[in-house]
Amino acid sequence: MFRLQDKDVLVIGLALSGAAAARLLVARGARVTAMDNSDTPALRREAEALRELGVRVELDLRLAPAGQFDFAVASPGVPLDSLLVKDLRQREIPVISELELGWQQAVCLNISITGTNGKTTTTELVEHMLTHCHKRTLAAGNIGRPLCAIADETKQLDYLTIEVSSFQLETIRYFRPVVAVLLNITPDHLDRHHTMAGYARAKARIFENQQPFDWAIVQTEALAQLRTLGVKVPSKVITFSAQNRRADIHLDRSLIISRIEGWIGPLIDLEKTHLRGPHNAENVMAALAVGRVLRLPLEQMVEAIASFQPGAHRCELIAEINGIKFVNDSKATNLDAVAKALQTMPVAHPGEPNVLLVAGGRDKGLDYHDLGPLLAQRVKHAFLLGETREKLRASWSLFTPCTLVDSLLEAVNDAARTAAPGDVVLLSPACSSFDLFRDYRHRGEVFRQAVEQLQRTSNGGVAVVAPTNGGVRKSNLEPVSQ
Ligand code: UMA
Repeated sequence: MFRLQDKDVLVIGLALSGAAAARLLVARGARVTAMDNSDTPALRREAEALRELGVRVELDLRLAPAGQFDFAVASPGVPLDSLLVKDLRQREIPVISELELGWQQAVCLNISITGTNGKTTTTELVEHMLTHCHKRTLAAGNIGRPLCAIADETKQLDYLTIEVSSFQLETIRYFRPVVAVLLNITPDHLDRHHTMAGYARAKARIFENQQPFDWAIVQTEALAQLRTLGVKVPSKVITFSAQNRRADIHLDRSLIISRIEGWIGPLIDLEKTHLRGPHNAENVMAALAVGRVLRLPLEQMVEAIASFQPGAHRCELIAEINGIKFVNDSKATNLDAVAKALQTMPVAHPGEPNVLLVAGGRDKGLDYHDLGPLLAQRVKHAFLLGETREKLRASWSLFTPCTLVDSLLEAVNDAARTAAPGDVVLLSPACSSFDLFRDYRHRGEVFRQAVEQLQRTSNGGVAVVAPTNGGVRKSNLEPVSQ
């Protein structure tokens, strides 16, 4: 265990991660200064609570306070090219991520899952599978529960199941998963990492401290990307792919098949699960491979996967009103995720676009033209909101009619007016939510409320409403057969 007693530590950012880091540091006897570059009522409340614990708190501060710190803990949202971090590095103050600090203070093994898309689903799936197989685990990390907040609980656990983002990996030092999963790498967060190579290298750090006896579970295509960059994976590798039959675990129609020695043959039929689409097949492959290396019985893993219900905000059917489906995919914050959603939406008449797409938000530096051909094929009309709306219109209007809107409510109402029976109104934003909403969950809830309002005002609509608590959902959309 890394000792924190009497260390002078600076915590940067005071939302979920920073607040948890500050509390853990205080509990371990460190002298803590915490800072945030904003000043909001919520931050002031947090600042008050932390001051009562003896933390020195500074709000609305751009540069670190003077004085020497043993190290600084950065929240994931703090970019490394900020003046603040550059200044700390010039002052030779090491900067680590909240993930690194939480990991250093945790006392159980961890399974860590990263990738552009599917990390939350796979983390939930692995947590569900481990629990079903009587292993004690908790899902933490980017999923919304900072590691620092649960470091003390790790005494009671067999494994931590951690969702890990590229932001958190950028400032790890010794962080080491015994099982590291890389699901895929497609363009995302280029506003922060600038290049795909930079983004992929940040993701690859999940393997950096692994030992030869640890495990890396990697999508075949992602592994090829890492090899092109000269990244070496030091641990034992299991590959999986929905597209490549030479992977150790691959897809044959709806069957997931293993070629791993001692585990050869079909593992599970996806038709017997609530998960649809090749992207979900890969999430299941990764979870099965995790179970394999942890020696979980296949029969119990299959039971667990079959009973797993994917969470809210991922192609979640909210309601069907007068033959129009309303689908919340607020978690789709990059183009690959939107493409997967469009490919999964039901087709009304082959060859005719039937999706009313609601998109837009904060730009992540992506090239939105890339979605063009699929838009032309699937999208009848796009309703664009948020900071990126003009940029999206410039990229997409060649492929589908585009309308700019001022709010999500307006987008839902306009889309509903434009839709015909058999159409789908799909919120799949391709952008982050931070321009107009607290986070993607908040955006999804606002969409749900807009649909519910529409439902109340529509006469004689046949409604199938999913629960509003963001929990288990009633229905998943079936994939398009292509
Ligand atoms: N801040 C500064 N200086 C800066 C930047 C931000 O002081 O230069 C302050 C902000 O004013 C704010 C705080 O830092 O008060 C925000 O910190 P944060 O953005 O790291 O937010 P947290 O609440 O700590 O949430 C973070 C993750 N957020 C990001 O990575 C942007 C959450 O992932 C994660 O659930 C949480 O830690 C717990 O681990 C969200 C996310 O969007 C869901 N992740 C991205 C993704 O999944 O694509 C990576």
